[in-house]
Amino acid sequence: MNREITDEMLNTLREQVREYLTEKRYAHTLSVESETGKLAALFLPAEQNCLRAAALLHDITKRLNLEKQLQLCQNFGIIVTNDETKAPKLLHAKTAAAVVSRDFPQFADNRVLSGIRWHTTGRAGMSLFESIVYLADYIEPTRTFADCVMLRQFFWENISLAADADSRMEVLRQTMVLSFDMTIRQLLAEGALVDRDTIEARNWFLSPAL
Ligand code: DGI
Ligand code: FE
Ligand code: FE
Repeated sequence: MNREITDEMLNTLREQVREYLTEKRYAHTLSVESETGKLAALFLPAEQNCLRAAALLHDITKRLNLEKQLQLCQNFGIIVTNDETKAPKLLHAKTAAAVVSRDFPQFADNRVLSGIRWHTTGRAGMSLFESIVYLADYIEPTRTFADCVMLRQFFWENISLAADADSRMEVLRQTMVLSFDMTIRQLLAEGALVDRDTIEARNWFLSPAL
């Protein structure tokens, strides 16, 4: 269901999510929210509040340990893949979407839920809405990791040169490819498992028409 999300609802939500997050993650969450505001102005102005809600809720299960994540998955009937038990960080995107449906039903909008669900890996054919949540999470200004700084610069420099909507979409596409390249490269360097959705997302942005 698509739900109307008002400024007042966002003001309340901003206080409510605080107790789900560590202090550091709360600062990150607020920063993702304002970043989605900026990206919404460029790409999806009509869905700004919906994007802000997804941003405020995207990491609400991040602080739970593996045991609690798995318990939530069991309670909600979420299927845990073999990859996810080897890369438990991936679980918080799935469990957050489920916890939103339980604890914040007024925000259980399809767009909000899928934005949260796909914010970590991305996916082939991901929507503009999902891409904005994913990118805002990557380039929000409190992130200091070299790849994040690089991606933030790449996006904002190129977007400032883009004269029309088509060029802005092309900058977004290139930025998404670069983000997956950097994430995959980092995971390879760590010897970590690369989730199938991450690879499929990269390939799709390389040639989205296919
Ligand atoms: O929750 P955040 O830290 O704000 O950001 P996030 O949800 O994008 O999570 C980032 C983490 O997820 C980072 O440690 C890299 C990891 N990640 C992203 N894609 C994959 C992945 N980890 C594995 N193992 N495989 C992936 O495909
Ligand atoms: Fe996350
Ligand atoms: Fe995040």
